[in-house]
Formats: sequence, C-alpha cells, structure tokens
Amino acid sequence: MRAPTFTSPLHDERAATLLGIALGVAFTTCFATGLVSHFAYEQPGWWPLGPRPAGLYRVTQGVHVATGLAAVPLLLVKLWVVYPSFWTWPPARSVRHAFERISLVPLVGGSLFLLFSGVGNILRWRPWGFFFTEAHYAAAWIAIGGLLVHVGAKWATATDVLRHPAPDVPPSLHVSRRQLLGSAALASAALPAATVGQTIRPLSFLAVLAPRDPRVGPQGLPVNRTAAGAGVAALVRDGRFPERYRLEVEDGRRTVRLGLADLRAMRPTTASLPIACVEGWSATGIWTGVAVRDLLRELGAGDVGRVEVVSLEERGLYKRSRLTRSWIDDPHTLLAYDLGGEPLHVEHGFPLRLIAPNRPGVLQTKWVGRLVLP
Ligand SMILES: Nc1nc2c(c(=O)[nH]1)N[C@H]1C(S)=C(S)[C@@H](COP(=O)(O)O)O[C@H]1N2
Ligand SMILES: [Mo]
Repeated sequence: MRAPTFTSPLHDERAATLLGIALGVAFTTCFATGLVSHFAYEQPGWWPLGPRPAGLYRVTQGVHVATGLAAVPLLLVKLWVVYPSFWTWPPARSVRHAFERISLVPLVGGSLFLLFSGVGNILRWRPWGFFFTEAHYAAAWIAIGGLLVHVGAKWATATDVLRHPAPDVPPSLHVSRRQLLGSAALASAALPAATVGQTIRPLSFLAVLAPRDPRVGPQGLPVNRTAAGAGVAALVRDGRFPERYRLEVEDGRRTVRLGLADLRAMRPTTASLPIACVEGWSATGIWTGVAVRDLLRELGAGDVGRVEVVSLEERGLYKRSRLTRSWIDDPHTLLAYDLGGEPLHVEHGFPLRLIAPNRPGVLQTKWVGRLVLP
C-alpha cells in the first residue's frame, strides 16, 4: 500500500497537542457533568446529591451541553490535523504503538458517536433506533477509556512539544498554525455561546442556534411533551374535567381521592423553581401547589420513604417518576396547580404536576393522576 502524500505543514504535533489539550478539558468536563445527569436521573441509593441546591442540575446540564457543543469543532479540526497518521505504514512499530493505535478506535468512534447523538438529541432529531440515554451513557465510558489510554500514550510527546518553542510552519494556503487554532477556538466558543441563551435569560438574545427559546411557550415556559402528544388533551377538553378530576393516593390498604378544590384548600406553598431539561434548556417559574410532605401529613400517612408519582398519560417514557426521602421531606417538592399565579396551562401539566428542586426535567411529571405510597 502506498501512503497518500500530505502536503500541509499544519498536520503537525504542536497543533495536535494544543487541540488535544482543549479537547481533553472539554471531554472531561462533559463526562463529569454527564455522570451527574445520569445519576440524577437514575437516583441510585448511594447518590449524594439531593434537592439542594435547587438550581444545581440546571448548571451541570447547561455545562454538559455547552462543553459537548464546544468539542464538535475541536474534534473535527483535530481529526483533520492528525489524519495523515492514520495512513502510517506499517500500522504498528511496536506493541506499545499498536496498543496506542487500537485505543483510537474507542476514542474516535466513541467521541463521534457521543457528539452526533448528543447534538441530535438536543435538536430532537433522533433518526436512530436505539434508546438515546443508554447508548450515550455506554459510549461515554468507552470514549473516556480510550481517552485515558491516549493521554497516557501521548504524554511524553505532548510535554516535549510544549517545552520547546513553537517551530515556524510555512503558511499553507496562507493559513498559519495560529490561524487554524484560532478559528477552531472561535468556532468552539461560538457554538455554546449561540446556545447558552436557552438557559441563561440575559443571554437569550445570543441564542440564535438554540433549539429552544426559554421564553416561548404557554405561560412563558417552553414545552417538550405536549398534551396532545401525551394523549391527555381529550381528557382535559372533556367538559366533566376538571370537576371530575381526582388525585388518587394509594397506600396499599386504601385509596384516597382528592379533587382540585380539596388540594387548594390545603396549605399552599409558592416557590420559584426551574424546569431544567436534559436537552440543555432551562427556565424558571413561580409555582404554587401543595407540598408533598404537607399532603402526606394531611392524610396521616406517617413516615413515607418513597412515593411514585404517576401521570394520567398512558404511554410514554416519562409518565411516572419516583420521589425519594430527601425530596419528600423538602418543603419545595410541590404538586403544583398554579404557574405564575394562574392555573397551570394544560401543556404544563394541568390540573396537577410535580415540580421539585434540583431535578432533571424528565422527572417533573405532568398531568399527575396518582400517588403510590409503598
Ligand atoms: N407525564 C409527563 N410529564 C413530563 C414529560 C412527559 O413526557 N410526560 N416530559 C418531561 C420533560 S422531558 C420536561 S423537560 C418537562 C418540561 O415541562 P414543561 O413542558 O412544563 O416545560 O416535563 C416533564 N414532564
Ligand atoms: Mo426534558
């Protein structure tokens, strides 16, 4: 096999190293915040983060999406800089070299998969047949494993490159190394800058690329799953509703049914809490409702360590969520009936929705119909 010839002097170690460092920082931050997102969603027993601070998930998930976007141009430019080495012949000079090259398969393959599926997910463009959450999580471990091996293998070369002054490269097509890296940096700053406005309101004027505008939607809040999509719109349009609406509270021995008037007669709590979607947008609302702990107290439910919150929605991945003890005890874990002082819009979960501090949006169940106590 004859290696193709690569004429640009920009395929050099220095550019590769600097891009590699930027990518390493972006990937590690994205990985760490991705783990937070995963465990905040799964809520394993050992997970230490509870409902406080209330806005933490909105920050970690905003950073996750921003660093993922920043990595896209960095990775593309990095692949361009290093791709001549993919044609190296013979493919391995030593066992060490072979190992280093094999680690590129999970690293490059995993990274491309993560960025592609992540961007697709925030654009809600999901042409794939797999379940995004699990595939994205598995690929993250694969890529981070490849990254560790790669950093270990390249450490000596990279420190060597950085210790020496930058050699001049003759301009290639009038592009210097500095211009190449500068444009990569600019593109990688511009992508997240053009989307963070979907979570930081004062920057929303910048959010030209954001898939969601946090100000657009009924009651000034965006909507992911619509009432029509969830199949609850007809139920709500039905004239007997909400008069006939009953929240059912089951504890294995009995079922208590509470109408909206019963819920409104209980001690109300108002709290300012964000909806923070995994897709990277977030928006704050002023919610009023009954705190779950007050409701349980009213019903004399005693010491409850777990509550399943079940939607009227019949199908759909997010029709139920679980409240663990720290959320049940938090005074701002609400079954809300008002948003911004008005009855909830049906798109936001009328007649009743869960809204609680520091919780991924997917766990803020709308159109709540039933609470199941163990
Ligand atoms: N029943 C039900 N509740 C749900 C969902 C759903 O699909 N079904 N989607 C969740 C998601 S992904 C988000 S981000 C929030 C968004 O709330 P909003 O539509 O009021 O902004 O609702 C959550 N509640
Ligand atoms: Mo969401």
